[in-house]
Amino acid sequence: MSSKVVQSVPAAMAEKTYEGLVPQQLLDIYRLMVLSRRIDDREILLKRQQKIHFQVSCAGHEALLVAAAVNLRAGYDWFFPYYRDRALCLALGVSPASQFLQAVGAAADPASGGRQMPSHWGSREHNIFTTSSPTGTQFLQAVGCAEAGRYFTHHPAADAKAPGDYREFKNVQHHPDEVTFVSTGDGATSQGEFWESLNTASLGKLPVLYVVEDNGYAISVPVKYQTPGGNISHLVANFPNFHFEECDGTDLLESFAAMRRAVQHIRSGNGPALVHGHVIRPYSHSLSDDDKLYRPEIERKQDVGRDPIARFQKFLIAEGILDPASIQKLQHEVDAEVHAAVDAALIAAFPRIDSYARHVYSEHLKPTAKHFDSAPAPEGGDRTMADLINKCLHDEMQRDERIVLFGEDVADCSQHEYLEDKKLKGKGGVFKLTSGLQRSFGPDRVFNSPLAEANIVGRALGMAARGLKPVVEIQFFDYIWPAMHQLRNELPLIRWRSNDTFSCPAVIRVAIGGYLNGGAVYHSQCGESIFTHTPGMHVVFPSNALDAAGLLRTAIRCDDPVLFLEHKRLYREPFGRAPYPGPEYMIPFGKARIWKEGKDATVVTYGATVPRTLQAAQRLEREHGISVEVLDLRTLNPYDFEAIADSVRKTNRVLIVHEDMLSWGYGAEIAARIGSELFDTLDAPVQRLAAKDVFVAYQPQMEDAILPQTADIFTAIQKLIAY
Ligand SMILES: Cc1ncc(C[n+]2csc(CCOP(=O)(O)OP(=O)(O)O)c2C)c(N)n1
Ligand SMILES: [Mg+2]
Repeated sequence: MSSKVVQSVPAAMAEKTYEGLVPQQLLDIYRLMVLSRRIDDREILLKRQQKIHFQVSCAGHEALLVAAAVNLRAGYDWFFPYYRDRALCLALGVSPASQFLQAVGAAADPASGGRQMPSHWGSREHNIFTTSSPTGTQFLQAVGCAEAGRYFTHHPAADAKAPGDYREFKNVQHHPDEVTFVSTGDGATSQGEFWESLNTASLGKLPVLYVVEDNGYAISVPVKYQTPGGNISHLVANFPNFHFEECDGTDLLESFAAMRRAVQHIRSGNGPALVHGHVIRPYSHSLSDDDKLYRPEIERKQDVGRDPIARFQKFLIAEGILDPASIQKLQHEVDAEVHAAVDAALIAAFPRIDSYARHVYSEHLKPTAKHFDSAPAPEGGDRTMADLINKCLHDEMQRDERIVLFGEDVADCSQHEYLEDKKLKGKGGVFKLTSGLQRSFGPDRVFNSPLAEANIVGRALGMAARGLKPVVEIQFFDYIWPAMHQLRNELPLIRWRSNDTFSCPAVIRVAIGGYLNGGAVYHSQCGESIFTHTPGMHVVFPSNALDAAGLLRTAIRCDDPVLFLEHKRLYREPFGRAPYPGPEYMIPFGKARIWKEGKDATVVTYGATVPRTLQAAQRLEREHGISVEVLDLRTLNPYDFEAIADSVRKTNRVLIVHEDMLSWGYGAEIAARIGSELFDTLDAPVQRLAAKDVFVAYQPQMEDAILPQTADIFTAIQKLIAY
């Protein structure tokens, strides 16, 4: 808690305690609550004067939040706050000055450098993780953060820095009795991720403190229309290992006592806790909302009587701790502090406009660098892509104790004792890619997640924020969508939105693609362009065993999130097998592979259409003497435009082939760029060949018609040459 003391208590009073708090502490708390409200009031004024551009208040939530903060430790515990949590952040030490810097969008805003709205918290110093606007994404991240703390406690050697990979840039701190705080409104408890997180926190007895700030409304929707029975405490009550508290969150001492019991439960290692505080929302949802439109006057008037600051002030006066003169003095001091903070913010420099381009990816460790280029040291006979991915995971886990691996069915056996008894062989993934890893590295490094994809990605994000390297698996690309919120709005954005304060370089391995004959709609999808359209995440799509091994190692060692797409059909294909390349083999991102040189036409492709293109090209050469250059992009973000340009300048004709659907697909971007930058070199329009604009059908002949086949590629090249 901020130690600023402005009032002093009469000596006679100093002895008495209230829930263990001495009068001086109560005064400090009161001051923080008043300060928080004053900042809100001042921001509202600034918004009306158009000096700031958004305002959301903490008003009515102050008592509950300061009560939480005084039971926790800034820079020791971890915090995943909600946008209402000004009073919490103030009490943890986030200065009013920094809050106004964010409100004006100043370069010196320590939370985001002018990139995020006010009340979107973030402070490395205080362990306050970067906050976003989506309601509900914070829960699973907090769970992952708590798991990481526990992991480091159990693996004390894992926190060491190591030069040359992402660990060089991660200062790991952890404490055996640390708590991860996560807060929410009543409305956001309706999000599925809230419940997914309760499952995992409960199952793992994780040290997470949930605080539900129940102000009775989610914008205009009353809680009884949102939560069955209108009370979240009743619904969560049966989760095992939890400690539950329900309190009047406008009553400081009641809230403080509830928080203290909850934190005690967690620090003693008994599991998570949830504190449900009933608060009020006197200032509407935000400045863009007017609650008179949907709340009757009588209800709003009732809230006025429950104002936490007025209540606490009345209590302190009754106890003789405050008197009208000291209240006035305190308010003047608070006003002066706010004034000075506003004055400084209003003259603060804005970010350089072109700085928007910074910190999308790591600027210290680029996976495109020479550092990630090493020669293979081949050993033994040819191995499949599945073998070499498994081997790469094994080698990297051996090398780096921070790597944890989880996903659906990835463990050898959830009941580890059966493995130890050697009674069972183990599962190790539905495609067996992670086979044997739990046996080698134990159940706290390789484990099954619940059947919930957001759970996998959200937790991975929270772990990566703490310096772990989660390498997680999404069983089928077709089922990646429940994790979409984390994959679009969170994981790739962490570094940028926090202005390089936080980063989450997790690796998401995904089994993708069709050509399975029977895979049908929900086991055959591609869709990579949806992710290449999201800045902040690298997308890799290898076509063969050697590339998969080299690129996966780069993905694991680099300091950015990577979506690693593994084509199911290529896992055990005779095409592209290779000997084990050794434990240091790496391929930099953004370097295409030329499978076949040629002079008449270029085909740009990747993934499972690589072997099909090669077959077509070889036949064209054999039967028609046409010389086709085949380029395999290997990584889709970044991608090697230089290699494309070099080839197109030589052949003057280009076809882009991919398995994913044609319209708005990955090839559209490449084609557009070739058209715009290489127009003068072209002897024919840029051509694209891809799947039809439908999902993949079950019946094999229909599947064949939908996906691009070797014969289609053959014909498309012939046409291109004939133009
Ligand atoms: C995923 C998502 N959906 C919708 C919104 C828009 N939105 C912002 S706040 C809010 C209501 C939140 O209510 P509650 O959780 O009760 O928090 P409160 O604002 O009342 O403190 C909504 C719908 C959002 N930010 N994120
Ligand atoms: Mg609410």
